[in-house]
Amino acid sequence: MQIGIVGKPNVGKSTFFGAATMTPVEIANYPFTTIEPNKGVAYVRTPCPCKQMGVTCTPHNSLCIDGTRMVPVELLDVAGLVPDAWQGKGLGNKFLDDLRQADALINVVDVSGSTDIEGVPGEPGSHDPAEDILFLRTEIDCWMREIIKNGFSKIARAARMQGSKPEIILHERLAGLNVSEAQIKEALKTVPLPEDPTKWDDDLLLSLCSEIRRIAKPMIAAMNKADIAPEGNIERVQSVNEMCIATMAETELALKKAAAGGLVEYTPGDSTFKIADGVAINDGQRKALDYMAANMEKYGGTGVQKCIEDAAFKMLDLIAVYPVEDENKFTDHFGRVLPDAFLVPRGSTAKDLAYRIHTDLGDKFIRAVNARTKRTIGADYELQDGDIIRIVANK
Ligand SMILES: Nc1nc2c(ncn2[C@@H]2O[C@H](COP(=O)(O)OP(=O)(O)O)[C@@H](O)[C@H]2O)c(=O)[nH]1
Ligand SMILES: [Mg+2]
Repeated sequence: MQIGIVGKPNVGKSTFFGAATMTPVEIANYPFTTIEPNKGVAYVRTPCPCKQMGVTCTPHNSLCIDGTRMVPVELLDVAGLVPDAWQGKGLGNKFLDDLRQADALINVVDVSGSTDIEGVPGEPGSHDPAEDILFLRTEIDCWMREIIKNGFSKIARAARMQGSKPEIILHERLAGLNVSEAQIKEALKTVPLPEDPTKWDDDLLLSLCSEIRRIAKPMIAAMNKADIAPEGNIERVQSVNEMCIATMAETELALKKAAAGGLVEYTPGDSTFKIADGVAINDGQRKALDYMAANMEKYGGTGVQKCIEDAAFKMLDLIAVYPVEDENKFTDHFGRVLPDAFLVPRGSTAKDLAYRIHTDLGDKFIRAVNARTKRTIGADYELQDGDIIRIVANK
C-alpha cells in the first residue's frame, strides 16, 4: 500500500512527510526505506489481537506497542505540482511518474492561503485554498487523458475492427498506473463511452478520467498550516473535498523531534503532549510549546497521524488481518506469534489473503481456518477486521 503526498510547492509536503516518517523504531527488514530518499514508512494503528487472545506477540512486519499494532504504510513525497504541469510545465513529469504507483493520495493544501496557485509565498488569506484542490484534480485528469490519447487514433481504428471492449482498451492504455479493469468498468458505468473508440472525444475522455481518478486515486485533503489559517478557510476547503483533516505538519515534526530529544512526552495521534519530568525549558521553548498546545487543543491534535489513518481506514476502507500457520498458537513457521499484520480492502476473502501472501498459496488454496473460532472457512469467507487466519493449501 502506497500513499502519495501531493500538492503545489511550499504547502508543507516535505514537512508532512518528514514528520510522518520519523518513527521511534524502525522495522529492520523493511525493504525500500534506504533505496529512494522520497520514500518512507509511516504507521497506522490498529488494536492487536494479542491482548484479547492472551498471548505475547512477536511481530515481524509490524510493531506492537502496549497492545496497539502499528502497521507500516509507504509514503511518497511527490515533487510539487503547478497548474498545467500535464503540458510539460514545471516538474510535471516527475510528479506524474511518482503518482503511478500510489493507491491513494494525500493532497496537502495550504489552508492558510499564504501561497499563490504556483506556490509562491505571500500573506495568509491572500489565496483561496479551495482552488488548489480543484487544480490538482484537473491536472491528474488531463494527464490521464493525455496517456490515453497518445498515439490513440491508430489504436482506435484497430480496436474498432477487432471490436475490443472499452474497458480492455482503456486498461491497456493506462497500464502501469495501478488502475484495475474493475475500476475502469465502474467508471464506465457513470461515464459510458461509445462502443466505437474512434468516437471518443476530448470532453468525454476528460469526464471519464475524472471518474477513474476518483475511484483509483482517492484523495484526502490535509488542510495544512491550520495554525495560521484565517477564519472560514477550513470550511471552504471542506465544501469542495469530501475527506479533509486540518493538519499542522510543522508542529508534528517539532514535537517528534522534541520527544526524540527527551524534552516532551508525545504519542503521535494524541491531542496533547506533556513536558518531560525534570526537564528545564527556557522562555522561548515555553512560548513555542504553548503555541503548539493551544492549536492542538483547537483541532484535537496535529492531524498528521489522523490523516494517514483516515486515508487507510476510512478512504481505502482497509482492515487488518493476521495470517498464521498454527491456529492454536497463532504462530508462523518460525514460531513467531502473530507475526504479520496485513492491510486488505474490506470485502477481501480468505482466498484473496492467500494470494496476497503468495501466488502459490492462492493457487493451491484448499480451505482456511478462523483461528479465533477454530472453524473451517471457505475460499469465499469475507475477512473481518482483526481476523487471525490459517490458510490450508496443497503441498
Ligand atoms: N505555519 C505553518 N507552517 C508550516 C507548516 N508545515 C509546513 N510549514 C512551512 O511551510 C514551508 C514549506 O514547507 P515544505 O515542507 O518545504 O513544503 P513543500 O514544498 O510542499 O514540500 C516551510 O517554511 C515550512 O516550515 C504548518 O503546519 N504550519
Ligand atoms: Mg518539498
